[in-house]
Formats: sequence, C-alpha cells, structure tokens
Amino acid sequence: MVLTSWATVLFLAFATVRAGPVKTPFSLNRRSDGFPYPLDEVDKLEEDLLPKYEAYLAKKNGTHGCTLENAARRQEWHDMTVAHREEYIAAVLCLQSKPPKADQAKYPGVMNRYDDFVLTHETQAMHLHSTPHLFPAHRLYIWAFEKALREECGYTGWQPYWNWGRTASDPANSALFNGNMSSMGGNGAKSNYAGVPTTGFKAPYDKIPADVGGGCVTDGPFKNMTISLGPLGTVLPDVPKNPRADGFGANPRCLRRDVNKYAAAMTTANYTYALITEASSVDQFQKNMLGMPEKNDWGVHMAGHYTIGGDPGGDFFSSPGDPVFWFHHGMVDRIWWIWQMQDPDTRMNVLPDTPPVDDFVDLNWTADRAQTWDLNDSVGGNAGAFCYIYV
Ligand SMILES: *[C@@H]1O[C@H](CO)[C@@H](O)[C@H](O)[C@H]1NC(C)=O
Ligand SMILES: *[C@@H]1O[C@H](CO)[C@@H](O)[C@H](O)[C@H]1NC(C)=O
Ligand SMILES: *[C@@H]1O[C@H](CO)[C@@H](O)[C@H](O)[C@H]1NC(C)=O
Ligand SMILES: *[C@@H]1O[C@H](CO)[C@@H](O)[C@H](O)[C@H]1NC(C)=O
Ligand SMILES: *[C@@H]1O[C@H](CO)[C@@H](O)[C@H](O)[C@H]1NC(C)=O
Ligand SMILES: *[C@@H]1O[C@H](CO)[C@@H](O)[C@H](O)[C@H]1NC(C)=O
Ligand SMILES: [Cu+2]
Repeated sequence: MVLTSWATVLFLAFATVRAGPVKTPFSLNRRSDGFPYPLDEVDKLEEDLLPKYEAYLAKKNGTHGCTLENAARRQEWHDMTVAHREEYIAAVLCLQSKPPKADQAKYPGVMNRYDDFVLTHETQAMHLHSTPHLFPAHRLYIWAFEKALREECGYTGWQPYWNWGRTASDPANSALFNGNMSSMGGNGAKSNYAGVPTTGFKAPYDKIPADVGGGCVTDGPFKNMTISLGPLGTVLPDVPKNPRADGFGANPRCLRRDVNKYAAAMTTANYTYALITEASSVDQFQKNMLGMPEKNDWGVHMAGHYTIGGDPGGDFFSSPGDPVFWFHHGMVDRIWWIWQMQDPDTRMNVLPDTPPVDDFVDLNWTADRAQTWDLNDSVGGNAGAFCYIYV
C-alpha cells in the first residue's frame, strides 16, 4: 500500500513529533472546574514543588518502577464525586463486617477486620508514636488500611485525605461531617462533654473548649457502628471504662464525636503553610506539628484530632476507631511529603531522631514488617509497594 495523501503524510509527521523524547512536565491536573474549593496556599505550594521532586526522582537510580505518572492519586474528600465517596464508605462498612485476623480469645474487644487496625494502634501505641516512627509508621499504617479496603473489600479508589483548612470555618456542615449518607457521619448529640485540657499551654489555650456535640453520632453511614476496643486514655465522662486495664476487652458502645470549631480554627491553611515552610529540619517540623505553646498554636496534628474529638476519636490509643482518623493522618502524611519536596535531596532521606539502620515497623495483623528507612519516600518506598501521591 502506498501512502500518498497529504493528510496521511502530515499525520505521520505529527505522530513522530508527538512520540519524540520531549517530556511535558508532570501536572497534578487534580481538580476540574466546578469543585467547591479553590486551591489554597498549601495546594499551590505542592504544585510549585512538583518539578523539583520530579527532577529528584529522575536522578534516583529507579524507584521500583513508580513514577509520578503511574502513582496512585489520593484525593481530598471534597474533590471526590459523591458516587466515589459512597464507594469508599461502603468499603469501610465492608471491612467492619469481615472477621478479624487477631485472636479473639486473646483480644475479646476485636469484633471485625476493621478492629484489627484499631488493635494494632493500641498494642503498638508507644512504638508508633515514638519520635522516629510517627511519620513513617503512620505512612505504612494508612497504606495498609487502603490496601485492605481494596483487596479485601473491592474498593477501586485510594484513601481520601482531609484538607483541614477547607472545613475549618464550619466543620460540622462540611461534606465530611454533615451527617448525610455520603458523608463520614455527623456530629455527636449534645452531651455533658467539657472539652479537653491541652497540657503545656497557657490560658485560654490550656483547653480545647467543648463545642455542641460529644454524644453519640445519630446520622450518616456510621450511626450504627459499634466501637468495642478501648478507651485507654481519658475521653468523655459518660464513656464506659474498658473491662480490661489493657483496653483490649469488649466495650460495645456508640461512636461519639464533638465536631469542634475551636480546634478547627487552628487548622486553617495559613497554619499548615507556616508549618511546612518554617521548619528546616525534620525534627523541628515534627515538633512544630505537634504543638507550639510559645505561639499559642496547638499544632495541626492535635487540632485535627480534636476537630473530631469524642470517643474513640479523642483517645490517643484507639483513635483509629473513628473512620475519619484515616483522612486526618492522610493529611499529616501529605504535608510531610510537601515539606520533603522543598528539598528532596536531603529531606527524602531523613527521619526524626535518626533511627538505627536496621530499625523496623511491625504492624502485626495489618501489614508486613517494613524497614523504617524504606518508608521515607511515598514514591517507590517500602520496596516499591508505596506508589502514591496526594492530589
Ligand atoms: C542502578 O540499578 C541497577 C539495577 O537495579 C543496578 O544494577 C546498578 O548497580 C545501580 N547503579 C547504581 C549507581 O546504584
Ligand atoms: C451530602 O452532602 C454533600 C455536600 O453538601 C452533597 O454533595 C451530597 O450530594 C449529599 N449526599 C446525599 C446522599 O444527600
Ligand atoms: C441502623 O440500624 C437500623 C436498625 O437495624 C436500620 O434500620 C438502619 O437502616 C441502620 N442504619 C444505618 C445507617 O446503618
Ligand atoms: C492564620 O490566620 C488567622 C486568621 O487571620 C490568624 O488569627 C492566625 O494567627 C494565623 N496563623 C498563622 C500561623 O499565621
Ligand atoms: C530513605 O533514607 C535513607 C537514608 O538516607 C536512604 O538510604 C533511602 O534510600 C531512603 N528511602 C527511600 C525509599 O527513599
Ligand atoms: C507485634 O509485633 C511486635 C514487633 O515485631 C512483636 O514483638 C509482637 O510480638 C507482635 N505481636 C503479635 C501479637 O503478633
Ligand atoms: Cu497514631
């Protein structure tokens, strides 16, 4: 066959040019017009830093085949379609209906597969939250949860995250907490909750005041959810104590929340932006995230946890029992990544308090043991099992 038409010749010439080695810069292309929230200063910083990160990845001798283009894209809840949000919710409910892997004779509070994750957070609380592990172990933990949703419950998307700043002015009325069937459940009913003390802060910041909730969540997809493990720490006055001192006993009760605008006020984008741009070492970054009494800043980590509050959301040990936990720690993971991207050559290769080279994280029933020093990069880390970005 002889190709003669001009159209064919032009097409072939064009195709050759398009297939050439010139690579267009990676773009997040994350939101189409019509989504309710404009990009904030943190979103913009993230976009501006991507070329730097891309150059770093290009210099690395391979990332186990993971690239920005083929990485999974974790989305912000409000950027997901309603159908996609409902698919996520269905997968979480599915996990709550599957049998656990942990031995129920040893851990009677474990009712289902979801509880395996809560149990891991309780049994390993000190390890997971020690200085070197907070970031890498939670990175692994969220990834393992996402993997369970996909592999055990057929979820086709990725773990959503919660950009706190978007909901900070009125969290209870956001698409995350408004209580309809495509939200993560509503606020708790009114209760005698008195707020939580914030040790180390001067009045009036020595306490997160109670908002209007604190009681049982009465609407949305998790209104029938049974919380069983914990609590181990102090939460709300009317929450029954766990029958066992280790918190592993069965303590069936409702999901309680105090969706809290006072805590949320310290999660606006300017707080997150300052946190990401002002700390030059990873130790300082983590420290600032956990609270700066000298600046009357509770830190976005604590402020985000207490925007949910209640039980088990307000319990240090069993907080993952509130399904919004994963969204909150997703955002923590995201801003660690954005902090890293400002100087990838050094920041992708450091962890707080420099753990020993053979250090590992073992999440027992929920993930394979991983080398701590292989969890510092979400693109290609964990022997290539990590391959995701936040969009
Ligand atoms: C790059 O990776 C290849 C294949 O994994 C390996 O054989 C080679 O030694 C690596 N080179 C360097 C400089 O690390
Ligand atoms: C729940 O609220 C969000 C935000 O207003 C809305 O986009 C969504 O369609 C609602 N879902 C249902 C099931 O009403
Ligand atoms: C909660 O349980 C009641 C009673 O079994 C049931 O009618 C209702 O549909 C359930 N609601 C949800 C959101 O699961
Ligand atoms: C963020 O903005 C609020 C409201 O303007 C302000 O009160 C707060 O001090 C700012 N925080 C930081 C860290 O800049
Ligand atoms: C994490 O940092 C260590 C130590 O600097 C480095 O050897 C390793 O390659 C990094 N891991 C990833 C996944 O980038
Ligand atoms: C969980 O992992 C830790 C660390 O490897 C280990 O010491 C512990 O025995 C494990 N617990 C269970 C119940 O498997
Ligand atoms: Cu934790």
